[in-house]
Amino acid sequence: MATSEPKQQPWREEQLRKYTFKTDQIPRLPCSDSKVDELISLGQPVVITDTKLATPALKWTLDYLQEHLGDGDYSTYESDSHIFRYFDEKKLQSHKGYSPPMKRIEVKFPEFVQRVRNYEPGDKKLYLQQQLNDTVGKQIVVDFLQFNWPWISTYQRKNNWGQLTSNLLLIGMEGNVTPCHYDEQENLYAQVGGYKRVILFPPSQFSCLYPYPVHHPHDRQCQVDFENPDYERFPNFRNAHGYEAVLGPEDVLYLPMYWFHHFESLLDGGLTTSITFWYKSAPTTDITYPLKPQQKMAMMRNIEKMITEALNDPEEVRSFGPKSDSDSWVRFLAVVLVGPFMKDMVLGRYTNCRDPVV
Ligand SMILES: O=C(O)CCC(=O)C(=O)O
Repeated sequence: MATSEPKQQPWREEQLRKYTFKTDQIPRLPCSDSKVDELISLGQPVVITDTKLATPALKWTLDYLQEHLGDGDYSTYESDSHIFRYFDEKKLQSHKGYSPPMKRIEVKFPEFVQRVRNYEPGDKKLYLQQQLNDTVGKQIVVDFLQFNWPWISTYQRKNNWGQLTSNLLLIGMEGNVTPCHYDEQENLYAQVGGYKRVILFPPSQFSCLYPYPVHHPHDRQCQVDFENPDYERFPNFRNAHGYEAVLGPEDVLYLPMYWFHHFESLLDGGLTTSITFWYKSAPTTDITYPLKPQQKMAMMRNIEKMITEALNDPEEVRSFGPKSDSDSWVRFLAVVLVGPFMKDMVLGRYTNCRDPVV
């Protein structure tokens, strides 16, 4: 009887960075499998194969893109290290004295190509992250129109997602890392060139991952350095448990809203190219209890935003947080945000509540 050879994995374990936490595998299923529908409707991640979502982009090599992208400016991040931690430029203004660890520059595509091709150790690393827009040339528009829109629109409809908000084109150098963070939109993430590892954590792991305060420029980003975790500051990180997969060309990851995610272009694996398909989430209709962890995350964001806005001075808020205290955020809440109002409401009343003895 003929036995089929097991398919050889096109990457090596040594190409993955090493971390301290445990992970399980994200399910990997062909798009014809009905379990895909089920997982997406439950808001669970899945790697979907055979979708042909972005097949026309498989030919988007640097040479092809250079010929066809047009002469628009391309948002590119420069970093001294392999870490590309996103920051919100608007929040930098109220965070004087903080300089982000990477810099956004606008470059023409040929300049990006030239710098990537001539990269030498010690040079700044680059990560192009540009929304596909109407400055792209005609051939890129033709490719884009041939994406598998019928397939993706079916999922948009079935799950009642809102509009497609953007498609980000990401071209990263080998070893680049986008550290752990969460987004507020649904994402179908198409890998088109090279191999990328993704590590996900569900919203229920919020307390293990310590995202920055909402007013901080690194809002939505985890504070824990995965490569060198500080367990004194972040003791619950010991309980972090992720899900992971390596994405190759033609794979599509369903990355549910509010799931924490970390991406890394494999070490020694060449350039990677990916395209995001971000959708607004479904409108909330009926609220059912208990609330889901992602609903609690949304509530926490709103409360934090409300209080920060009411205080009207993020500097004042920040200055209350001791610099390296393990429970600085709790103290910060207790001292500033919780304040007399919340203390009167909670302390003693909820912390020491017992039924009267009859
Ligand atoms: O691919 C990456 O490096 C980052 C992608 C990401 O964070 C996202 O799609 O939300």
